Amino acid sequence: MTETSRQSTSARARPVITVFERSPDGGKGLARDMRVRWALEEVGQAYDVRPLSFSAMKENAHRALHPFGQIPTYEDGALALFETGAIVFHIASHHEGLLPEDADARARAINWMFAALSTIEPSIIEREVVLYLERDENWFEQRLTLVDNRIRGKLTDLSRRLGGAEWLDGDFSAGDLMTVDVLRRLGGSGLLEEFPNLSAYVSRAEARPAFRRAYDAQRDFFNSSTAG
Ligand SMILES: N[C@@H](CCC(=O)N[C@@H](CS)C(=O)NCC(=O)O)C(=O)O
Repeated sequence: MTETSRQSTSARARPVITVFERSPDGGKGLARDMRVRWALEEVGQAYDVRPLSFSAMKENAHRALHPFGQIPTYEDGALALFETGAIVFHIASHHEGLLPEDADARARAINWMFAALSTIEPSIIEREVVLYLERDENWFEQRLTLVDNRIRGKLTDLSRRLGGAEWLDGDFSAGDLMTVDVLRRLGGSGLLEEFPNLSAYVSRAEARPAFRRAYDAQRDFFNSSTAG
């Protein structure tokens, strides 16, 4: 389903997403195009990717698509979007499979998308900032402990809500996709493992064929661009 062609063609019939030209994480599927690729795979929509160097991301041509000079963006015909929440919501709204038919269930799935991005993700990103930028500070350990405890608080609440359920609210939805993609950023921290039901939840989502295809496509893309 995935097409990672780097050639541009006129009159594209399928959406194009921008991605990092080179992998900052060694192809572990953490760059945020992963969640867009995953959503596209879940709904069976083929897509193309346009790789960008870090400097190209900050140029005006790209900023016309993404005001903050980041990836991913999503272009489909005349429509251009940035922000993965909006992109995944758009994909889920225009295809079957990621949002329930029932209006209330749909609203709750969207609710979980927002919770993932605005309640869970910020402290996880803060942890990355601490690790990347504050490691040499003499208060590094205290700050990391503080941020880790803040994350633990969110994970405790999420774990309690998930309980023994397979997914957050009925069938797998865009809410689960976004939540899992955010939780995956904790890989290697040991924090997720403190919550066995959340670990199992992430593993269950990662075992989905659509996730595997998206992950492999991103990794293969990085491998081929590194080789080239
Ligand atoms: N809130 C944005 C965050 C986008 C974002 O942080 N993208 C990262 C890659 S995962 C990026 O482009 N980083 C490079 C930079 O900010 O210069 C979204 O969810 O789309």
